[in-house]
Amino acid sequence: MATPATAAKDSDFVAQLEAANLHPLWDRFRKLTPVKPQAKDPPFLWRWKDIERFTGRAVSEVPIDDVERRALILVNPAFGGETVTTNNLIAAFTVLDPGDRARPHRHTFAAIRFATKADGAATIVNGRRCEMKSGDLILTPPMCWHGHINESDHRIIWFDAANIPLLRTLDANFFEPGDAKANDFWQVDDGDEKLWGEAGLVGADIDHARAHSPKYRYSGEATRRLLSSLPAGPDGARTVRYTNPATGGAVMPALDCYAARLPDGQTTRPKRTTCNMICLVVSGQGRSTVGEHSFDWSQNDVFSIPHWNFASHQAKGGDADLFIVSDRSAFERLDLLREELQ
Ligand code: 1HN
Repeated sequence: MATPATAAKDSDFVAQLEAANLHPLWDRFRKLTPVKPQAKDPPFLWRWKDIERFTGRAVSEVPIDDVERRALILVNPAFGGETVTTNNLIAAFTVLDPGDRARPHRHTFAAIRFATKADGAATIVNGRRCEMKSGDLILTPPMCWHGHINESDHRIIWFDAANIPLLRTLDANFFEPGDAKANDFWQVDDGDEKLWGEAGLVGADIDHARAHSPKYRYSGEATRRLLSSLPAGPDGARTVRYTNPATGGAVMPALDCYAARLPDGQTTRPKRTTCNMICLVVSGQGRSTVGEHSFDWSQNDVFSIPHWNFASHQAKGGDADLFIVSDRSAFERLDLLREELQ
């Protein structure tokens, strides 16, 4: 019979294993397989008034022709200086002055824009001009060419989100610059976007991209109209999912978008999910409790709901609308999505 190993003997054995590039599972089992997810980041609120004061300086100090994109990224300090908003996702605000053009490029990460103050701007996606009216969502799916232009007489700001941190973890980033001087890139109309504008109607003989939504622009007006007509869901909010009209599923395989209308004065039932969410306050004001943190928010503030934190929301002084971007579809595809309502 072997005598039980003493702690000292065991640690000597572990040291020898480590020196031989072997690790024992027994002394690190809990670390490798925690009993539940534990987000690195506490929830965080970025107030619009703290961001807005930098937008003017970004425009005057950073010429658009010198940079790929003029975006101010929202960072949670819990990631130790990494450019991350919450696990797998980043959010930002982009500023364009009249005449500014953000040159064409494409990449494997998925991105979206949500028009906060962008009337008069347009994003060209794969040869289709997508106008950016208040509350519009524009998709720039993986490897679709896109560029942005401000043809208005005023400064434009929109909200961006992308799954760059996820693609960095997977080391799956590819990037291709377009031709900054190619005038024909910008001289397009809405093109094939017309094929996807009518809910429930799809061209029988139209071939379309399988991996992501063939529709790139989702109108804010239509979203607000649907939010007003919907009944409340089990959590008490009215929620719209932006979907791929060809499949009924998420707009992109690893970026999944929602709009929610929170009823005045009512607290939604706490919900938690294995996916990560970033919420932009589109209109109204209120308060959210995420895990052990609570914060008051108003228009254009942004807050994160890191995975597996219960979150509940309350609109105050009227209904409030949130735009929510998440990595939910990635978790769905990996069969890792778990959701609980309290
Ligand atoms: C990005 O790629 C774009 O492609 C815009 O238009 C804003 C903000 C952060 C990270 C990537 C774009 C972005 C971004």
